[in-house]
Amino acid sequence: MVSTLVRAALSQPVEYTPVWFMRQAGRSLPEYREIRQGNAMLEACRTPDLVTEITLQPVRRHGVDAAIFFSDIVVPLQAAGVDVVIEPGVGPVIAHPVRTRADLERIPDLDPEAIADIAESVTRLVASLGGTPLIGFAGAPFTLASYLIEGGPSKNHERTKAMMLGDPELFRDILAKLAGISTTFLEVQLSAGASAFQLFDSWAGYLAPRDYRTHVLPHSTGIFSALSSCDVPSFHFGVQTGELLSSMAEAGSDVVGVDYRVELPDASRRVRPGQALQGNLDPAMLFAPWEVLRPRIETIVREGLDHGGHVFNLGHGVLPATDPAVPGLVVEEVHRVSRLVLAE
Ligand code: 1CP
Repeated sequence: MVSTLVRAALSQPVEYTPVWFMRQAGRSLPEYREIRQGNAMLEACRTPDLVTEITLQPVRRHGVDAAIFFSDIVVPLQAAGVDVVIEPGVGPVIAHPVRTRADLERIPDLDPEAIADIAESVTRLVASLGGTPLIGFAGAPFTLASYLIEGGPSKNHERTKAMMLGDPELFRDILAKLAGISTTFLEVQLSAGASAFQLFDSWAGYLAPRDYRTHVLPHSTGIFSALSSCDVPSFHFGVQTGELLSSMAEAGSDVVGVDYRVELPDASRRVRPGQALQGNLDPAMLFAPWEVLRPRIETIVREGLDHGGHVFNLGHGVLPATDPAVPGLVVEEVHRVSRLVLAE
């Protein structure tokens, strides 16, 4: 039986709206904070016992319709030989930022054998999850390039944009290298049994639409077309991408992720016919009183079903201070309301 998530992603009929949450694994869960004690983030990502347990935690607790593989967008960079750490409270920090062609030439391609542990974790998870699908993921070339070029998290992405406009050939070759690395990372997850994948272009929303189209879109499109033969649904998500949605939709994913700054009926007009939507409850709404939150959930469920294919999610990741009891209530409500609407 094909899972509800996969059917919704392919805009096929469903009995209820499936739901999962970006960053459903992680700091909002006490059991995550406990198991991570004494384990550095990237080490945890490379340890199958930890990856499988952490991936399963939100499935058990919230009853979501999909697991998201516990890893990070910089894991394949580290596996390819980039000196990167994830600093607590900061994010990925790159020891030698990539600013010249010589810097780029020092980055090897990703050898699938270097991530045998990732295949192992996915295989174990698929066995434990039973019918619940596992979503694999990778960082999109632009978002990864921003970390590599800036050297770490960045507010304005100015060095990245300066290179994009000042040395477009070098920028293009960096994105092409990163597209290859992300494609290999995804291929390994899909060969090991992941049921879907999401490409995270978290920082694409910082770009002017014409720059996105010229310098970024071709590389993300290349990833979706390279993986189209894998025959699993694909998701494409970025933050603050209202003005980019139609361009991001052109990259060719089955589902377009929508952040909470755009209403779903507007997003619906910006994607291609037959493309499903994912989203888009404001993560901060999980802190609101239930009388306020409940009708918001219903609105999104109705708008999603009006569109056609819809996977319920937040408009970005679960915030660390979220009460861990609330996501499960949202899951129940999405299922309850969508069953009622579908029966109307
Ligand atoms: O010690 C910790 O707990 C560190 C926090 C953390 C976690 C839980 C980081 C550091 N990464 C992750 C896991 C992670 N990262 C997942 C799997 C968990 C899940 O979704 O349930 C995923 C999908 C990611 C992907 C990721 N990493 C993105 C794209 C998604 C997004 O939120 O936009 C990005 C931009 C990163 C980089 C990163 N890694 C970690 C942090 C704090 C950041 C962001 C730093 C910044 O603001 O630039």
